[in-house]
Amino acid sequence: MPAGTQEKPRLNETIEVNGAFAESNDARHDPAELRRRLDASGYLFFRGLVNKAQLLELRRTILELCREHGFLDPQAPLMDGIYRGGPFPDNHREYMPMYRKLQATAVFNDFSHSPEIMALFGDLLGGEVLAHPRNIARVSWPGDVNNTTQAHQDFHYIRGTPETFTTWIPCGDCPSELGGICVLEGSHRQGFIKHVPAVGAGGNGIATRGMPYRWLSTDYRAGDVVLFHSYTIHGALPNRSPDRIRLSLDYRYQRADQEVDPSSLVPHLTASAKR
Ligand SMILES: O=C(O)CCC(=O)C(=O)O
Repeated sequence: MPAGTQEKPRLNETIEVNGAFAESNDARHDPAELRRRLDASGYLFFRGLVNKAQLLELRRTILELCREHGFLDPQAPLMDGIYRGGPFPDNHREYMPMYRKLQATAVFNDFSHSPEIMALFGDLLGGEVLAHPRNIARVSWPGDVNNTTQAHQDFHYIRGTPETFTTWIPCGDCPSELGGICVLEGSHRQGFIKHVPAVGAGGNGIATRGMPYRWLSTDYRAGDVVLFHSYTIHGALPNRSPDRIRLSLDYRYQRADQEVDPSSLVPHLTASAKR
């Protein structure tokens, strides 16, 4: 930062979880009931929805790239994702070169079209489903607590139809020590809220203290999926592990016949799709 300039304050709140997600596996083949729950709570959570073997293959691909770019302890088992690196963020000049390689892999892009997810959205949306190609993978570094994703609504970034839904998928087991996503139950009912500058992914957020909703989360296992409306406020818990990185995936879906913003149709973190 040039001398004499002051960094603007950025939102940096820690989420206090108040409860656990309700599981919706029991209603998977009852679209009307799923829609009712989604409308009431702003989210749906499923245990073991996606193919675990394919998910772990994707985890392996990401971790191999992390190892190639110097982020992993080469002595530790690859699939444990044990971090080796210096302070943040200087150590991460290798991040974008690594991420560009990941974005070019079939395994990362194909996973957004997993048959279980496409079928679920077919049932929920009742029309042809558009899977946004702006696929997102996130690496959350152990101890990097001051870059934890703040509470926000994905509509701030996605635009187009508000009837767009994000799936957040932990790419491996994700106990609460590793953080993971939390959802503010029922918060989609407030509509879109103005965002302010914030730390963490995306760089924008919403102060949620005092809002009359519960923060929900869980100890995620590989294969679990949480999905939520583009107005649903959500954020992450910090990765408090001493040495393990957290990997997660964000894929987004809407009806193909509804408005889509062009920035949702280009790869993540390119000039016209920053997030
Ligand atoms: O995984 C994270 O840290 C947050 C992901 C998220 O909230 C998002 O992509 O909208």
